[in-house]
Amino acid sequence: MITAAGDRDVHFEPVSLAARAALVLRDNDTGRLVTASPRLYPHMWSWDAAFISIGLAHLDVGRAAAELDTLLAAQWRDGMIPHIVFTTDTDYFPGPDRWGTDAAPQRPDGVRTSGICQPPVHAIAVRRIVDIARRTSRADGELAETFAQRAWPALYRWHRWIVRHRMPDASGLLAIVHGWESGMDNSPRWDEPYAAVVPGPDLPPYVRLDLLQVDDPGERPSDVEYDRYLWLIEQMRRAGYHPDKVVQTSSFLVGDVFSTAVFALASDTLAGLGEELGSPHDQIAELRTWAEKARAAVAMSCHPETGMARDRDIRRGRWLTTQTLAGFAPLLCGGLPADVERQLMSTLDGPDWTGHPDLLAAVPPSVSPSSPDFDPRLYWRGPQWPVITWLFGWAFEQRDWPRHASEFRAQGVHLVSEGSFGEYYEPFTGRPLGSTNQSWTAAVVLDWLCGV
Ligand code: 2M8
Repeated sequence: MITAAGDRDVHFEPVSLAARAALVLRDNDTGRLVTASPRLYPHMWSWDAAFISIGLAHLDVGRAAAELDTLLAAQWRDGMIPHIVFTTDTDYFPGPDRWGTDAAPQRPDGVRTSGICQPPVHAIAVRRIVDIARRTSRADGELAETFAQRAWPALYRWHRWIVRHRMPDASGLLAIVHGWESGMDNSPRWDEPYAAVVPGPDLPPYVRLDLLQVDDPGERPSDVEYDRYLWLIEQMRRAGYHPDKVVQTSSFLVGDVFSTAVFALASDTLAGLGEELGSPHDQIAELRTWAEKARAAVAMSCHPETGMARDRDIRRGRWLTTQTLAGFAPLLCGGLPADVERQLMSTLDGPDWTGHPDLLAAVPPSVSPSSPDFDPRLYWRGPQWPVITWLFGWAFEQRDWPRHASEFRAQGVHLVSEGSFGEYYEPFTGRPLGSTNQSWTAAVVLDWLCGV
């Protein structure tokens, strides 16, 4: 087991850092799946699994494919990929009983899952696995292509589920019914819509387990926030997890601009893979259309003065203006006029973001240090997340911005070089926070170090 360093005086060179990252993935591997982290998150998370599989591809392509096979085996019959696939570990709350998804008719047999989803990054992972494998050997390339053939129809159905059930209003944004669906749980992006979530007096009691696993409870969401998180689950249970009923009844319904950009990028990526694999033409054409519409929705959301993309509180018909890294969503998927896009990129490079003079590493914090909402230690309210840096870096490569991609890679490696694979990092000191030995951090570090 890798012990946490957490000490900025310690610095691992690339080869030993990569070896440590590989050990984290091995230690967190239950055989069937790699848990998101050893103690705080002892299950499989949907978007974590995608990033983890990219790291695994550098070690064993078959194991990388098996990771996504495990996730896809938990896909609901209607196409939704659930946000958690549970192991038998009981140290995480809310577990499967609290979710109550066993009663949902669309859930798959033989596996227990949560009842919501996460950003659709999976096609990006399959693309990356194929690219890594082709470079490794002909045999690995063929293995990855066979896997991609098998995964493609499931991913197409996943994207179709999003279009059918999660694009409910004229904004065209991908709507989420819980902040957890964004993956950025307590981001200030959701403060306003969460303020309108009023837990009922019949919210069943519960005990949080996450606070036992971190050094400082101040790195995790508050109890008031957890009450709201649990209340939304209660509402979904009562709607029987019927996707349209959930969208009609949830007191939280927000167009998530970051997930929409990921959806556009991933739909194009899946279409491109489909062209290589000989997938059905009509489905590839649908994916291209969905990508185009999602890109347009992201572009339409941009604030006329700052140029930053905005989420939309669909329940209240209001744009949400907070300075978080989701504002840079158009850089992931394109769709802006060239001059506006250049302006957005220079905002990202500028002193409110990666060019902030006090940052240890020039990668985007989750919230601008100049924003009143910024908290350097609190989860999605300020810390830097290596996995998000990876995602932007990968997108920048696709968009043919190699300088930005390689800067993000170098700075990302600098951030994590103390070797404890933090879940997130304090931007000024580079102190790892939340969990250590976090699998997706180890995975993206492996890709940064072995992937070029
Ligand atoms: C965090 O979310 C979970 C709930 O889904 C939690 O706090 O219990 C988020 O950072 C999320 O994006 C991530 O997928 C998950 C596991 O790493 O942890």
